[in-house]
Amino acid sequence: MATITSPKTDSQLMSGADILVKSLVDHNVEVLFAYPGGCSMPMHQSLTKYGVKLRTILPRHEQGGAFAAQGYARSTGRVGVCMATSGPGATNLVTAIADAKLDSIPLVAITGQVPTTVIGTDAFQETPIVEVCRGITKHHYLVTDIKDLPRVMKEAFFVATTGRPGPVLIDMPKNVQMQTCVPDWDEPMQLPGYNGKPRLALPEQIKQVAAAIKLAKRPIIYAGGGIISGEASKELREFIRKTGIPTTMTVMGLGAFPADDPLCLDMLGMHGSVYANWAVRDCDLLIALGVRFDDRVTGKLEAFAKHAKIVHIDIDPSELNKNKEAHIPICSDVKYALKELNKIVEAPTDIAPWVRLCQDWKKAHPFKYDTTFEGILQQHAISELSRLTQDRKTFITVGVGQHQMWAAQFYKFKHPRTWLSSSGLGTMGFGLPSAMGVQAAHPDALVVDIDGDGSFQMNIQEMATCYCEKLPVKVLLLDNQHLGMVVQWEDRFHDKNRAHTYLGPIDHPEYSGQGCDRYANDRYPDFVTIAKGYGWGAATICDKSDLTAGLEEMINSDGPFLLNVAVPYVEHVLPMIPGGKTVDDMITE
Ligand SMILES: Cc1ncc(C[n+]2csc(CCOP(=O)(O)OP(=O)(O)O)c2C)c(N)n1
Ligand SMILES: [Mg+2]
Repeated sequence: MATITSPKTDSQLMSGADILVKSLVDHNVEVLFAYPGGCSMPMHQSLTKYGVKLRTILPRHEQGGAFAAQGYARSTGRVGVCMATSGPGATNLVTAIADAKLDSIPLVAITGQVPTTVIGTDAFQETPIVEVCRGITKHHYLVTDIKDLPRVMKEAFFVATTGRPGPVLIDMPKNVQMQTCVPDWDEPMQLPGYNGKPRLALPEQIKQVAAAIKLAKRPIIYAGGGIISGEASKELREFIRKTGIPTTMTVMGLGAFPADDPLCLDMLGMHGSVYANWAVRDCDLLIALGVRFDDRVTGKLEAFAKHAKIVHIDIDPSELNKNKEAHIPICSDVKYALKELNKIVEAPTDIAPWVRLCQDWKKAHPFKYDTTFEGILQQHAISELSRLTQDRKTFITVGVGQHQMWAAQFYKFKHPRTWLSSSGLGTMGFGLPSAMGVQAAHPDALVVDIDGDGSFQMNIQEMATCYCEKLPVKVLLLDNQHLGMVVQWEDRFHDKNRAHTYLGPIDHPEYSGQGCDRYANDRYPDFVTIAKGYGWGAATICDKSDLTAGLEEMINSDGPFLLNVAVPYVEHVLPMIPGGKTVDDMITE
């Protein structure tokens, strides 16, 4: 690999492209995912000069690159970086940028742009990407003066990582990449109105929360993604140990508190556990930590935690009282608030009967599936993967759909940042590329994408990246031949009318809902042949008796491996609280 050939000293003239790439190196970026084109070529040329320090991975689609950057960011807590050319390259990043915004993921997305001299003329491959992304970035730049670049890079990393993390876009016109100047690396940041310093809970507020806890008879902790991004899992665990309060997590929060702890009530919300949702229904104190009262959690807002006093701690003031009014709203870094609380908090006086009630509910209404089913059920495959991988460093990514919710229900997460799910945006196609990014960040870990056949095909081309870049990702493909989650809604709310939810040829009976069996008769496409074409190891299993051996073969394979599991399409994710409804409308059968 080439070593750094330029610049040698800071007083040298540097091109815009070199300044940008050197800034990445100076911000300790180890890997970026970049797909070249006319308007980003100068930056790619610069990247080759820094090959030793900064690995550039070529995805096979810019969306794959941006989700891989997210996988890197979500699993490490550091900034993920992706790059694309102007026009179609840039617009291919849009979904992943929106995704990062909704899940508060620190991402720096760099796009090439047409030269400043032709911006606004509908030049070849021109899109106003800053305008397109205005509402889905935390901040964005169109760099028109090379002298601004060192400052812009500094600001981008600062904004992406401080406060509530999020995506920052830097649009780089080609002529700015090619211009030269002597960069002023010390140019101070200019971010009026944003100092990046997290607000901190006041001592009075901490006392108020401790007092509310002391008085509570039926308290519940509702913990979310803020615990993960705020690196507050340790403090949360101490808080729970000190107070003995049962705890439920959002999809984004899984891993914040270990699933095998007796006080863990698992996930709440639309497909959350019966016991978590009942506990929120009946609690008298809801301690909401790093959450945003998302509609998939609350259902009908007025009915959510309606008997409870609500404490809401979040770093983003705009989340407080946004969806649900809190009695004690606290704008604070959640790690700090928990640390301060842990200094003074005492266990509530008499919550033993409440804790027992929650635990009895948990025993009586666990997540369940038909263990006598003759084939392999999705839930069974995930439980078995969970069992086989509990003692090794494992990361799980998912697509979006039934398989995602079953993974959230049946995989037992113990550590933060080991579960990666496109949660707020719910983007199909997230699983494979994000796994790729995780593997790039953690070469020795086992990284498994639990995917659906629909979602997997949205970024299937990244199999090539995994193979060519030596990223031995595993895919557990729960192949039900359908857009299962939509099928479930058709079954429940549309009289089983199939409306474009079968993934096989249109002359198959399943296309119109006439399939007679629990399984689709034919299987399409042939995922094993596809995988082999990409250089992957692959196998299909249908029989229950082959499940454990199949999973072991996947886990133990040295290279990337796809395990295609034939599963039925008539299985429903339960429990389910239909959108906008209340816990009393929960469907359990
Ligand atoms: C990009 C995108 N398009 C459409 C949807 C709507 N949608 C949500 S789940 C789902 C079905 C997913 O099917 P699959 O990946 O096979 O998972 P399954 O539900 O079958 O487990 C669809 C179409 C989405 N979430 N994302
Ligand atoms: Mg499917």
